[in-house]
Amino acid sequence: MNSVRNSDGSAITVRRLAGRIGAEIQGVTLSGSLPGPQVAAIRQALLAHRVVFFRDQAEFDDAAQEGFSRLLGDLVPHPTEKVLEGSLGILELDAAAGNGKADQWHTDVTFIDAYPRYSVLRAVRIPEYGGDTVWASTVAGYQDLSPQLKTLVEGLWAVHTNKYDYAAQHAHGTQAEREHYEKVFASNIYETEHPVVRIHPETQEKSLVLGQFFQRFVGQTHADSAALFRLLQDHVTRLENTVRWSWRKNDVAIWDNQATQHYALNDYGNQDRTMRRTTIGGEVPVSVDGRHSRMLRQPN
Ligand SMILES: O=C(O)CCC(=O)C(=O)O
Ligand SMILES: [Fe+2]
Repeated sequence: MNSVRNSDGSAITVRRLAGRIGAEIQGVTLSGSLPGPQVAAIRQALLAHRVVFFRDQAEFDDAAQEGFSRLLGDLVPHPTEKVLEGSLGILELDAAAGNGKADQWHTDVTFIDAYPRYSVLRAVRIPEYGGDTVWASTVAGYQDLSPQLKTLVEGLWAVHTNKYDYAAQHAHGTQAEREHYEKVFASNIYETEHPVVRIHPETQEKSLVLGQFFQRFVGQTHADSAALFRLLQDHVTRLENTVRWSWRKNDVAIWDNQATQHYALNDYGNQDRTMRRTTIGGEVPVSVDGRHSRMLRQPN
């Protein structure tokens, strides 16, 4: 990584931010025409660190974000949310509009089978205080399990859906947030069965597939599902497996959505906070015994 240089000879550096996840990349100006070696270096850093951060990307506008995202793969829109007007695939997350507060641990869009490989998030408006985002490594979450628990989860499958009990998850949700959830986010219902342990398509690492859209473990009662979910989810989000980013305007984060969960802290009251996200198409998860996730329900 350190051997990659820009055309002017300046170096690209990767600085780790925490023990098990997260790095800041310096010396890169992100754009739709970023040269191949730089893109490859970013991919490499994503495999090693799972989430990478870039400061001061003032030139990174909507077109640049879309162009850059396409260098990483296919730009895929969100299944139910509308793209930002005039854009090809940008999702605007705006706290004031009722769709910006992702204050539950989740992996993006796990209610479909081939959920995104990468998400690219850029800070457009940031509150004066609060509004950090935390990422957790789902690989570390798996690795921390005892051998007996690993054996148990490797044989388990779970149903994920975008239709969940909104009020149960968001005790302090506003009217606008609830309406957005009902009328947009859950306007079409998806259900997918995923292995609880997936094999990473590039690194072959095992990771836990859980998060906010988890509904139940296949073949388990609701009560057993809830207790086991809590146990496993707590392993994923253990503080040692996380990295926390304090945003400044024009920061960009990219994460490997196949190996992480994230949580946007809702601690900034009604200050403005606007982010813009693109997602890049992923692969259908594969279980330890070689079976693929499958959609159980999707709109016609
Ligand atoms: O607002 C944030 O920091 C994260 C929002 C989120 O969950 C996402 O962009 O996927
Ligand atoms: Fe998210």
